[in-house]
Amino acid sequence: MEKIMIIDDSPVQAAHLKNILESDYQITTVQEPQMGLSYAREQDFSLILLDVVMPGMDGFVLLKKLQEEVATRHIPVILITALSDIENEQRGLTLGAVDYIYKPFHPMIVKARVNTHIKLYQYRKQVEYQSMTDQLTGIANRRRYERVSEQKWQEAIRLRVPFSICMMDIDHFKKYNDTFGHPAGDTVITAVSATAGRYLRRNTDFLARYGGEEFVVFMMGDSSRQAFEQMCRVRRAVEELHIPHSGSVSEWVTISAGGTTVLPKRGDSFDTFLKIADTMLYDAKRFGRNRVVW
Ligand code: GH3
Ligand code: MG
Ligand code: MG
Ligand code: MG
Repeated sequence: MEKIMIIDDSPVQAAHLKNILESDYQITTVQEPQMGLSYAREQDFSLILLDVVMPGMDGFVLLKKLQEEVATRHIPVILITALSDIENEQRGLTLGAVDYIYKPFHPMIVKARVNTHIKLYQYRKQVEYQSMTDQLTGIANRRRYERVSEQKWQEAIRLRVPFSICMMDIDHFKKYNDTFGHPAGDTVITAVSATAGRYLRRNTDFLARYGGEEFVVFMMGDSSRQAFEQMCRVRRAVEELHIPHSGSVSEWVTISAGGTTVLPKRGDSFDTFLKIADTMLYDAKRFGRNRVVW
């Protein structure tokens, strides 16, 4: 059920709105604007119904704060207010409200508009998710990788923790396609992706399909040795899938991986770091494939 927050200093108004919507949505009502702001940051709301005239912080100021913060700017806001004049309506819409409803309102109209904005929000989320996900494997795609790499890099700098990056590439994959066909090759890409995913830890690691049959992994907080060993486990697990590939270096499908670990400082370049991983991957290939070089 989608979550909606109602922010209104009047308990009667808030209860009235809640009454209209609670059969279809999970409703949180808040009377304190400041508390509404912290809830918006922490919880996963699909819509906020915001009163304008409130003591302390008015709805326009709160809307502006919501729009300014990365954590909350994606949440659609409908202003519901007794300020039923063009100037205020224009101000609210210009600040970024998706809709503006006058009090007293008609329950059916509120419900219809809420339903529409919830649908638009769901659609937007779905499109965003799809644009960040690789269709074949279901893992993060290149676009998501680019966004996450920047975030993780900055996070590692801020928290002063080691950051590891590893590039992985399937060995002699052209030959695999030539022998077994492209659809069978796709199945291998999916299997390698799923295997790597199983061996990586949900909270500290990140896996993306970098392109073709290449993957990229980030690990936060691990020492160089730990990150290297983590990838050695992935390499072994892929070989132990025992997917036949006699044209490769072992009789099974294998991967080569190249990685590096740094303690990044402000001003360090992520691209330089990525290039090192690329060089390590190149070495892994050059030294005979089916190995991890760090
Ligand atoms: P190497 O061991 O040096 O990596 O040899 P390789 O043949 O794997 O060389 P390379 O990594 O350059 O080859 C990538 C090949 O992967 C080219 C292409 O045929 C195949 N490939 C790339 N993307 C896909 C895909 O989405 N599906 C399938 N089936 N094959 C793909
Ligand atoms: Mg009020
Ligand atoms: Mg390859
Ligand atoms: Mg490749």
